[in-house]
Amino acid sequence: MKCKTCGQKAAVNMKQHSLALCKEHFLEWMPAQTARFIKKYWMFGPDEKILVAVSGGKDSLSLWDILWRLGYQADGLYIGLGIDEEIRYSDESHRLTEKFAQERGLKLHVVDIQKTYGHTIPVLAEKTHRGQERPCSVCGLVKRHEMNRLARDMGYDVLATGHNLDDEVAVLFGNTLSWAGEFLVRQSPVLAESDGLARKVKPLCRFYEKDMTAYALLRGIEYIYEECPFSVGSTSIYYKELLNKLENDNPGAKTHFYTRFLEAKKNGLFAEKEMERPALHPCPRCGQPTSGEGLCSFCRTIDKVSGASE
Ligand code: Q46
Ligand code: ZN
Ligand code: ZN
Repeated sequence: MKCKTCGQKAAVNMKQHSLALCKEHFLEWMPAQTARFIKKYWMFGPDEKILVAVSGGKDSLSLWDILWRLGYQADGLYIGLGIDEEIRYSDESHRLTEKFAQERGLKLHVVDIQKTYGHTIPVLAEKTHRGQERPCSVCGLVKRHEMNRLARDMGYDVLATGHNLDDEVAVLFGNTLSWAGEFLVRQSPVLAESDGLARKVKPLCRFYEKDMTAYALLRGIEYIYEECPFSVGSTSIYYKELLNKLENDNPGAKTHFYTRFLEAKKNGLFAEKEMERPALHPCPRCGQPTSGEGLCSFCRTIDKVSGASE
């Protein structure tokens, strides 16, 4: 297989685009494509301040690397979850994130959930009885709350996450299977800012996971290879496997599923659903928007743990 640009030996073969590239041209192509998607989906402009949520994994570190190479003002945010039981997942991902930032002279903000709220994520989940199988629902709630709080408090214009196309199609597939309209309507490369909520963007949403791995390896980015131990056996991993089988037989199937969904949405597929959005109110304690009366679910979770609402 030869590079389409220079004819040298190809390092990466992207069947979905009928495109093979050598290392040098692949490493040029990725930021160029990212810049194209940032413009296409109106994610942010050249003068906006970006906060990149980094987990120490290949996607978020590669995203930060790409934004840095493109010349954006992008700082990092690492959230220490305290998941260090079976493997030192949080410790190791924190170490690699710090190393990445130092090597490039980038600014990294670190929040430790245990130091801030008194407990690690697994303990918060256990205490609130929300983590019978895995602590993911509490973890997601806390991460969303902290990312939004810090982006707003520190004056960032936009919060960027490293979701790739495989992540997006797995979510889309799950929501389509159950026709979860309220979730489908919100799935997008960009979620505009609204009262109390930072703008959220996913600049890697059009890249396959395997190409993100190739990017991280070819750039020499040291990232945590292990997945979070609680992701083992999750539905999203099962959906990713199913979608990869489909992709194997039909190169481009994952891209089509996602881009046609975005087109259908743009053409008004969920127009009615968009009108039904519940009114949001600021939480009386933390000020973040919530659909119910009273405290938001993050503040209620923290109260439950501290015994305030027992
Ligand atoms: S939600 Fe669940 Fe992830 Fe949190 S506990 Fe691990 S797998 S890190 S994306
Ligand atoms: Zn080449
Ligand atoms: Zn609150």
